[in-house]
Amino acid sequence: MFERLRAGLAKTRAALAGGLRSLFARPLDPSVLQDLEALLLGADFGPAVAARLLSAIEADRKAGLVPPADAGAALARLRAHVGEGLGRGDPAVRLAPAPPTVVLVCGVNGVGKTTSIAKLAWHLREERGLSVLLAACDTFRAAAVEQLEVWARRLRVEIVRQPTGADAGAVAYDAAEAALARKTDVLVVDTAGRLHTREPLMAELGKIRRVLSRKIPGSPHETLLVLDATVGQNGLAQARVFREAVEVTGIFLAKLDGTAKGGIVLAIQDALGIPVKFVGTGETPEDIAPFDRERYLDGLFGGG
Ligand SMILES: Nc1nc2c(ncn2[C@@H]2O[C@H](COP(=O)(O)OP(=O)(O)O)[C@@H](O)[C@H]2O)c(=O)[nH]1
Ligand SMILES: [Mg+2]
Repeated sequence: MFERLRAGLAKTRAALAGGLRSLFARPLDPSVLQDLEALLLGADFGPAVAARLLSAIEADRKAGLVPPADAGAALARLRAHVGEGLGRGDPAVRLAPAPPTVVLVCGVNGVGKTTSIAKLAWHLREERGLSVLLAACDTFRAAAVEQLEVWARRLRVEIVRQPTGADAGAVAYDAAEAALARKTDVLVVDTAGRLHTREPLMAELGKIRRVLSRKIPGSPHETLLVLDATVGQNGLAQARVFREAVEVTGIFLAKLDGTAKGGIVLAIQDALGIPVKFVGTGETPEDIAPFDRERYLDGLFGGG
């Protein structure tokens, strides 16, 4: 399953690895550092991380750790510095001491939220052997309930739903009750796609959270924010807004396969301290990879 992570980084690797190798074949002078910065920004590490990586490499050069025009050494140092910036946390969904575990999923419309929920359901069942129940709490957007239902049928997982327009809190209540009654391992809760400009929707997210925690103490055990990797740094702004409404415990980074912006993983970790737990690497339920530090580094720089 980690192989999918490497595959999802193919575009980033194509843009980054070759460029770095020819760059580091030159002696490390200011022009090389400038080009390095451009490459890092192109891969969406963001200005803050790029600046830090640049000074780390410059310090390595001064310390004699990167001999002139030794591309291999320079690349290895850069890889180590990127690795240092990543958390060492376990990407696996944190399970409750006793079922059901509740995973709340939020994110702006169009980022890939519903598809990512289908992937999570597939992963939890097929790769972790857990029973899954879906809660269709996106009662706001037309056809959102139906879209989730189509996935539920295809994946043969159960779903609790009410018609579009129903109170999302009521659906959450029903779903929590059903998960308790059926002794489901994991309840995955879809929510309406929100924009920071829509105050009431952010309030509703808080309400869903309260309903869940009252019904199942300690829940939600995970709150995953889905971000679209193709929008790069703009995802950081979305994450900041959601973090104010709910305690985000992890990022599901969708559409990594469609972009060369794989550096965003480190940018998110650096700016927000929120780990990327899963990445989406395509449009089918199997296209999900738990985040793994070494595979990520292999995926960026080649090797592995
Ligand atoms: N290539 C690719 N496409 C994705 C991925 N995740 C979602 N999509 C596509 O993004 C579009 C929007 O997804 P959807 O789940 O409906 O987004 P939502 O509005 O946030 O629920 C759909 O066409 C999905 O197939 C991914 O990891 N890779
Ligand atoms: Mg959706």
